[in-house]
Amino acid sequence: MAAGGNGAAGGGGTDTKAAFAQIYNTLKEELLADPAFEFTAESHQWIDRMIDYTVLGGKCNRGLSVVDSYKLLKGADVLGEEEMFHACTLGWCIEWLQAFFLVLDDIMDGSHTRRGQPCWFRVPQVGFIAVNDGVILRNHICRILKRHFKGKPYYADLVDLFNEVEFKTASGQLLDLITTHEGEKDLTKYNITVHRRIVQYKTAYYSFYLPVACALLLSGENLENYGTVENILVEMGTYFQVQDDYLDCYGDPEFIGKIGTDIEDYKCSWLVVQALERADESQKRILFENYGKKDPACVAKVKNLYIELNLEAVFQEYESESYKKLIADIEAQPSIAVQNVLKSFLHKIYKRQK
Ligand code: GPP
Ligand code: MG
Ligand code: MG
Repeated sequence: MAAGGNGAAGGGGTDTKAAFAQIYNTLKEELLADPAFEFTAESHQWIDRMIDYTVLGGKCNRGLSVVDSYKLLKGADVLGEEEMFHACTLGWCIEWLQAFFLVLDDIMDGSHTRRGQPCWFRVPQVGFIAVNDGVILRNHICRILKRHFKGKPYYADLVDLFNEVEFKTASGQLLDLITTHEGEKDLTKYNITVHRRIVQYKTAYYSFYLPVACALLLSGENLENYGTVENILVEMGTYFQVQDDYLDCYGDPEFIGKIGTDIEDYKCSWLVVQALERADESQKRILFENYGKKDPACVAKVKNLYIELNLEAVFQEYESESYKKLIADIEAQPSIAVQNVLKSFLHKIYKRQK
């Protein structure tokens, strides 16, 4: 994956999922009756279809994590109706943010499918209108926050949180894009520092930190007191993306639902970084000659080299070391409720196969 399009840590029992799905309808209806705009029949229909197409169809793991985390922070299995509505609404704001990112990312990456259907911009009659739809999706988040949270003591922090996370993600996207720039392909630029910087910004903040930060704000907490929690979640998001890079090459396409293209796309994947660290001169030559080429024979040569370098074992070692380090950091947290939130996240992704 590449991170973005796919599921991050998730959860949510059947009841939570049903309530969460129900609240989507309410939010959509409200947006389609927004008094700030006089909808024509055509624009109403366009937005209705566009939201269904771009926001739905994923696993909603990020959104559901707001509800799960909030429950754990409160130590409650069941939430009151209003609390549930607010937690689900923030969850949907993250799903809207994800839709906005993916609509634009698919244009930038020239992708063809997303969540098992053509990318929104590939739909006949959409094309570059998708750029404006991305802007509208992004504005929907502000409209939802204003309608349901204005007047809450944490409203300003909430708006600031979404802005900060969006900025970080767009900055990570920039790093991701300029690294694979045609004409500037240079494997000697790839190392673990470059990889970490890309995935931390592109994936970890919005997929891992944002759901928990939303739950903390709902609980009346001040995010300034949660710097180490942020660090742990960014670490977990980095580990999640390393798994993703691994699955891009070693996952079963039937099972993970997509065919990996990191080698062809010249991605700064964790695997190529590990290969570069371990390769001798002749193996490096194989990488330099074959990485980033569409030709399946070139891709096969890179994959053979990964086998020769035993990268599967390198990954397994990384996975268990990351887990141990994360558990130790989590257990150093003073609050048991916060420990539970973080452990629940970690256990949802540890040794995941998709
Ligand atoms: C997806 O990464 C990218 C994002 C979620 C961030 C996009 C940010 C913007 C400001 C548009 P990817 O391209 O590696 O993932 P996928 O394989 O799912 O397309
Ligand atoms: Mg992409
Ligand atoms: Mg991308």
